[in-house]
Amino acid sequence: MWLPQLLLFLQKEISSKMAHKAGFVNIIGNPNVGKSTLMNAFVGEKLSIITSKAQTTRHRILGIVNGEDFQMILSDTPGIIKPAYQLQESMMSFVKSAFEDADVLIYMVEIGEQELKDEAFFDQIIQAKIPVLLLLNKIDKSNQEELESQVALWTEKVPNAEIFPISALEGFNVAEVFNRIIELLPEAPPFYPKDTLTDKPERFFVNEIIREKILMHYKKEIPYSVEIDTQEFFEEEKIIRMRSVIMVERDTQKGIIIGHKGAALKRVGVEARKDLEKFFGKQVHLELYVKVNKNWRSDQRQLKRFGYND
Ligand SMILES: Nc1nc2c(ncn2[C@@H]2O[C@H](COP(=O)(O)OP(=O)(O)OP(=O)(O)O)[C@@H](O)[C@H]2O)c(=O)[nH]1
Ligand SMILES: [Mg+2]
Repeated sequence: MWLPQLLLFLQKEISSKMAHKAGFVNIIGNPNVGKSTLMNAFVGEKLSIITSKAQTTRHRILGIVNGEDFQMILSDTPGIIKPAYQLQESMMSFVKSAFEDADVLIYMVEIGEQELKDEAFFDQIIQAKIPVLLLLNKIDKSNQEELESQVALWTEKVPNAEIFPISALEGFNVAEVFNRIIELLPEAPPFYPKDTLTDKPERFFVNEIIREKILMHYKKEIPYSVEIDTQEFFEEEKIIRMRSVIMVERDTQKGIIIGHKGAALKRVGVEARKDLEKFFGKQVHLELYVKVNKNWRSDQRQLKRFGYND
C-alpha cells in the first residue's frame, strides 16, 4: 500500500520540480520610453529610479519576481543612445550584455517614437532567435486611431515580435504581459535564492535615490555630470546612518549643486532622506558632501570604481 503512495509522491515531486520555470527577461529600448516603470511595476518595488529625463538609468539592474513555481529575472537597462563619452560607452555595454543572456527579450517603444538610434541593436532584435515581446507603451496618451496605425507600423518593422499595447504607468495590459512571459519562460530551477529581489547592494540604491533628486532638480548637463558615492552605510537598531559624496566634473557645477546658502543641496538631502526611509523602512540620517572629480565620466579607472565596468 505504501509503495504506490511513495511513487505517487515522488512523481509529484519530480513533476513539480520539472515544471519550475526560470529565466532572464531583459528590457531594452530607447531612453525615456518607460522601461524602469515597467520593471518596478512587475517587481512591486521601486528598484529603478524614474524621471522624465532621458538617460535616467545608467546600469543594468536586476529585479527578481519569485513565485512558487517560477523565478522571473528582469533586467532594466539604460536607454539606447549613440555614446559620446566613456560613461555612455559603458552604459551601452550593459545593453549589449542584456542581449547575450536573455531568454525573453522585451523591446519597449512608446507611442509615436521611431527606430532605435543604433542599427546593430535593432538588427539583433529583429533577428533574435528567442521570443520578443514588443511593448507599445504610454497608450494612455493615445487614441484608438493612432494606436491602430502604431501597431501596424511595428508589426511591419519587427515581424518576429508579439505586440502588446500597454500603459506601464496605469497598469493597462501589464498583467497580461506578465502572464505571457511566464508562459515563455524555460523550465529551469531558480538561479537565485527565492527571497532575492535584486543583484545590487544597499549602497547602490542610496546612490540612485540621491541621483534621482539631482535629475529632478538640476538642469541641462548637471545631472549627467554627477555620480554618487555612498561611503558610509551604517545600520543601527533604530536608524541607518549614511554619508554620500556627490561628485561633479567642474568647480562651477559644485556651486550650482550647493546653491545659494546651500538651499539647493538641502532640498536634495531632505527629499532623498524621505525616499530612503520609505525604501529601507527605517529612519535615515543622511550626510551629503559635494566634491569635484575632474572628468570622471571619461576615466576608465573611476568608472570601474563606480561599477560601470566589469
Ligand atoms: N503617460 C505615461 N507615462 C509613462 C508611462 N510609463 C512611463 N511613463 C513616464 O515616462 C518617463 C520615463 O519613464 P522611465 O521608466 O524612467 O523610462 P526609461 O525607459 O526607464 O528611461 P531611461 O532610464 O532614461 O532610459 C517618466 O516620466 C514616466 O513616468 C506610461 O505608461 N504612460
Ligand atoms: Mg530607466
